[in-house]
Amino acid sequence: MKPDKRDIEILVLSDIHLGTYGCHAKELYKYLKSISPQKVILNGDIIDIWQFSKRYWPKSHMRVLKQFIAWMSQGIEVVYIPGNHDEMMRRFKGFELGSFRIENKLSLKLPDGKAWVFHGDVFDVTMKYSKWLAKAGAVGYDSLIQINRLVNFISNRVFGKGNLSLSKKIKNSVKSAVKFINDFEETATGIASENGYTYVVCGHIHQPIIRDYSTPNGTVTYLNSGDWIENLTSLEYNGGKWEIYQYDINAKEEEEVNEIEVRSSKELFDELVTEFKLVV
Ligand SMILES: [Mn+2]
Repeated sequence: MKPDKRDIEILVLSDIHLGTYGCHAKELYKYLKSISPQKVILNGDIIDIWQFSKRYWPKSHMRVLKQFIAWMSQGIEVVYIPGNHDEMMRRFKGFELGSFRIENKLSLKLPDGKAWVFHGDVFDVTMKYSKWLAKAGAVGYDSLIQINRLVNFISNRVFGKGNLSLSKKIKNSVKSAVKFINDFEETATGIASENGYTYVVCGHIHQPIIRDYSTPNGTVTYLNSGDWIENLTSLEYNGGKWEIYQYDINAKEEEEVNEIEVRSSKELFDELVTEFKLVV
């Protein structure tokens, strides 16, 4: 590793939304080039496949993906946890290639307890029931995904309303936003606590935070890695401590021509496969 790069034991990134206009890929790339992580967790909504039909794919977005692939080629562990915007990746859970793998959720053993890492969209439709689900302790994460899918299926097919989304609710009003964020955090910590976790690490709601919750089973710390649309944040774990990294948005950027490549998802896929072949 180059000595000028900052060492990080575990890096958690989520909600990058590559392929959308809002994504700050250039800033993210600059950040990625400045660090040297031992383990990388991509916690959902990394490539926005929902938006992909809009065919917005600047070079800076490809550079971010290539950096992840470069890390894999160096043997750095990279775990991809799909979110709701890249949900089709969920069917590949269990996929492994060198130091890269795809999982729905991750359980990390840290010196002071276990950390449970998942994107968090399962709570969008299960939140109302989550308190007793958490209490019952009988319903696991995978069941929550099934419930979420069923409810979205009914919402789509029967009522034609599209997927239920927490983020839309959040944008509606500040008052309800606070309530939903609190509900989200309480739901996550409640279920984590029931399952013996010390940390619960989510993304999805684009609200970077580290907050301790008292539960009947002791303190559970809720962490959210934020996003690369508005907050430009990540979670870094080092020497037994979690911290939120915040990109300095006011840092002067050199003007750069933002070359946009119009390409189909097949072309993109082919290019990534080629990159992969170089790695393996
Ligand atoms: Mn999401």
